[in-house]
Amino acid sequence: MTLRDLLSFSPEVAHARAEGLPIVALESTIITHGMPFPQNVETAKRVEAEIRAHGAVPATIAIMGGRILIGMTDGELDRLGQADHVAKLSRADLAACLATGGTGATTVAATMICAHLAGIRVFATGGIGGVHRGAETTFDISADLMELAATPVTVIAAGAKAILDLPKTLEVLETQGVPVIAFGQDEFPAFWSRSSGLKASLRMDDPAQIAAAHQMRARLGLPGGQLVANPIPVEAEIPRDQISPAIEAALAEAAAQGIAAKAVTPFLLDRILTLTEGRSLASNIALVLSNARLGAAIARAMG
Ligand code: PSU
Ligand code: MN
Repeated sequence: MTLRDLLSFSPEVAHARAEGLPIVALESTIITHGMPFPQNVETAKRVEAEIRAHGAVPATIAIMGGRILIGMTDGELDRLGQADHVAKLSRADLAACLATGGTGATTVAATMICAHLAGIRVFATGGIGGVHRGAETTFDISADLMELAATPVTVIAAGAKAILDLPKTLEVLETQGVPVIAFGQDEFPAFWSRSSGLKASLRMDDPAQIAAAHQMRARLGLPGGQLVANPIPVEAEIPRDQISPAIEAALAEAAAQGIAAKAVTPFLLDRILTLTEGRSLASNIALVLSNARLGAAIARAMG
């Protein structure tokens, strides 16, 4: 089976490729493990619509029936969003899932790999994985960070959640040579909060600068992508002191229950959602929409 046979383009994405239109990739783990049904599917469709409204074509990526879907129909989104026990696929899991004809949702790392195979350079999501708190004993560091160092895709996220150790996350990104570009401010944003108290290594205020930096990296022959950290819109922000109790409680529950490995991030996301009685979900949706708009602008600027 050739790569062509493995990639299954939706009609919309196939048309965009033929016409040379800007395309923005979207991940599917946020649908299966990041938000509850039905908001997950509603949000996935709204995010796609937002990208279209801003002059680009959305390509939601997932694995179904042993093929890499690049762009999904509404029916496929409905099925994935309601399915039970969908596998969460990172770099380590992708080939095995495809080889066995399986179905799975792609994380940031796996979505970057698939986007690159499909020639897509821009990918918008909510938050990336990072270095977990206590990593000095657990060694739990998301494969997303190493993927950013290896695969030439520009990823737009609202920073990383404070369930993670943000200073260590930034240190690993720096060590791995990943440009961390805060958009429109100096600080690295912390997902629900615009502020983290930490400075990003780079700041840009114009999507065209971000596109130019991506292209320059390719010209230099440097592998890897860029992380664009787009602060949550002011009106959707949850101040740090209000979200912190939910984060601390979720972390304590995870430790008490011995949650480990791939289960950690989904467990924490689910608990925080419940503990904030849905307030975190409304903010999460607002920031993904905002990242989709910025992703469309960067994809348009790539030309
Ligand atoms: N962080 C979020 N929302 C998410 C995820 C992370 O705020 O949905 C998902 C993404 O798919 C990310 C993955 O790539 O979790 C990271 O998982 P892990 O920490 O196991 O690498
Ligand atoms: Mn992990």
